[in-house]
Amino acid sequence: MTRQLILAITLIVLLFTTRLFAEDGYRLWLRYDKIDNPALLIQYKKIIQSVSVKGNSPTINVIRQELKNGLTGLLGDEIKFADTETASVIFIKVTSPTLGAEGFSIGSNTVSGKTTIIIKANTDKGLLYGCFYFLRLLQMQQSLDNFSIISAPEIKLRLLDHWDNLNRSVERGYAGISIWNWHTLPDYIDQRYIDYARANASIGINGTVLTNVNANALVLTSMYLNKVAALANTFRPYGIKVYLTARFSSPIEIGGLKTADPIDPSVQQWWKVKAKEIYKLIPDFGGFLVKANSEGQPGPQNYNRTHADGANMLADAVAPYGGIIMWRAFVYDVRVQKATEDYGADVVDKNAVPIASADRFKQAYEQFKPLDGQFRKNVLVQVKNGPIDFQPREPFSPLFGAMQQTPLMMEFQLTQEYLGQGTNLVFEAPLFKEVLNTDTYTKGKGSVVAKIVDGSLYTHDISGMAAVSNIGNDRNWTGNLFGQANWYTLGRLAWNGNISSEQIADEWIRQTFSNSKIFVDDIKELMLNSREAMVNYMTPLGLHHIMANGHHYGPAPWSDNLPRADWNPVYYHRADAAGIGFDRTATGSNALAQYAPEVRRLYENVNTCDEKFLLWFHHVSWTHKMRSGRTLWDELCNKYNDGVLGVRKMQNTWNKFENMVDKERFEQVKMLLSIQEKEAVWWRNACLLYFQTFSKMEIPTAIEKPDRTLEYYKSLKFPYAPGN
Ligand code: BDP
Repeated sequence: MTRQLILAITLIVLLFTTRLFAEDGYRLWLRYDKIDNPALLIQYKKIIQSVSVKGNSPTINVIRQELKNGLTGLLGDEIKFADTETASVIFIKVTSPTLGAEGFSIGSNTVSGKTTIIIKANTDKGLLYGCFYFLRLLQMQQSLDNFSIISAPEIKLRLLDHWDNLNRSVERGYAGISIWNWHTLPDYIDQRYIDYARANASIGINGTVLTNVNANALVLTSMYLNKVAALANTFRPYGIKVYLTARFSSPIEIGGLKTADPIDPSVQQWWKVKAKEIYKLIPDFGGFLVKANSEGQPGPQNYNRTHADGANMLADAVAPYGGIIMWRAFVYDVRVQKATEDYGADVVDKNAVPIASADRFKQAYEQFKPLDGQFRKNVLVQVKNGPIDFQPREPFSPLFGAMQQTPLMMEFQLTQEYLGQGTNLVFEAPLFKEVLNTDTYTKGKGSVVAKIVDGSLYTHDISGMAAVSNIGNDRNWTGNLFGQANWYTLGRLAWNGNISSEQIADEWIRQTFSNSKIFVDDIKELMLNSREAMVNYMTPLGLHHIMANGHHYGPAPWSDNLPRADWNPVYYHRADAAGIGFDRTATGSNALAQYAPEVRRLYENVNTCDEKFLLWFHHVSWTHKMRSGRTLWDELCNKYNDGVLGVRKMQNTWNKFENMVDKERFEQVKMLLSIQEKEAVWWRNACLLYFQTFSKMEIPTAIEKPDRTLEYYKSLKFPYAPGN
């Protein structure tokens, strides 16, 4: 062989291997790379010699396939399947009251030096979850010696809500276009659909709402339903049901009726026939998610009916098939019509209500609380975690604990609409846990939000947790690689509310990157601090909703020109010469009255209110003395600056690991962190310069001075910011 030929072959081989092994994040946390600890690998190989999975359902076949890929990858040798008598890893179906329909047990037993691992469940689906648990143990390099675990989900419906449109744009999506290719469905089944299902099953997610809450009735036409059925068929073996959003006016738009009035028999009949058609195609169709009478979406109030009337009509249509309705509580007070220059006089229509009672904080509660007890058994009211809208930090929605006769489903947002969108690294588990762990005191001490959501406090048969998806067709699914950790969080928290943010981060890092202790420890700390850093550089001390209009990208606390007063930042921060913040105590909107007295007491006194929520509940003087001894103004400046410093710290931590992360992912994260740093500086400078026009106080000397003017920040425009 000539030297040139050898060189050419070497080059080709190199090219191929780098192509094949380049890490682009597509494999998520299911990477199954060979165990890099030689001693452990030997142990694992000794124990896991062959696997037995009996039966032959679609789900059982999925389990076999996953074990084949997973174990072969992790151990480096082709895994053998054997029968129950000889195998060392055995999956068996049992009848056990403790395991339920989705739970599993897994344990190992060593007899005369031979270890056997047994995974048991009542159902194929339980075995599937057990299979993923087992693979996770290996990926996390855990010991297989004598352990025994029983695991069953606390929440029944564990769902992703896609805000995906039929034209493949994604509302508030920052990771490319929709992964649903409606044009090529139903005949073309993209490998992504299968990998999406695997990823969800691996963390226990058992449902997906395919379409945007700002709904398009077309998805309910027979052409689209056939496409939906193809996705449902693909997901079924993975234990995942599909759901759709139902546009309330569908009977008019695609049914040719004159009305969508829920009391009208022809409308009721239309939905019944539609449900029948859907269930014929998709026998395990999950049901509908509905956004009604909110932000321009039609709903029962168009006909002077209540949300309960609307929800119940749909509930009756799907009930014969076991379907459910998730009816959203994200609504506004229709009486607030127009903004004027003064937020205090924003209600100009003839049904005007004073601003105090029109506080957007209170609107969902005011409309839904009176309906408690009026919903059918198969309706869940889906409530966002906070009273406003997925802000960096919100107190819990007062509906939790207030509607005791209705199952309330939690709605979180994975996609980072208000949390730095696609560029910011923000690990959301601490945010979700903060809400779930908060005590509502509605049934005495210990009435935490988690117990309301899982149905245990007010005993409901159905329970649910959903989160708005952050998934798109970007190669790494979530645009920002660390967005994957938020997807992972949803599944793990919906399965087990007690699991800590630390544990979630730990699991995700080990599976996604590395088991190296120093790496895991440092990156875990980075992740756990990321949310607080973001709160600080965007909305410290209880500020909220001060982002730009429309696309919501970047700061615009000065914004005051939107048609509804309660869409404008100035409505929320209320900065003036006297101070800043929204008085929601009895002297203000009295939104605090929607909470139990114990919660109210925690927040109602400006001197004892948790400072994290200070400006959520109080209009506070610029010179108010904070617990640190500083004035409010100085504290605000310091918090904003801490946020920036927090991001710089994240950068330093990440940069330490250049040699431990593959080049592609290392560079991606590094570049995004550098954008995040610029954005944090932008938030800090723009907000401080603007608020300074009211406080008239100096920015403390220890803090970096803004290098641009307020006019500059106000002049920034982003007409093509994504997700809008
Ligand atoms: C807001 C989003 C908007 C959504 C709405 C909702 O800006 O795009 O349609 O929530 O949840 O946060 O319905």
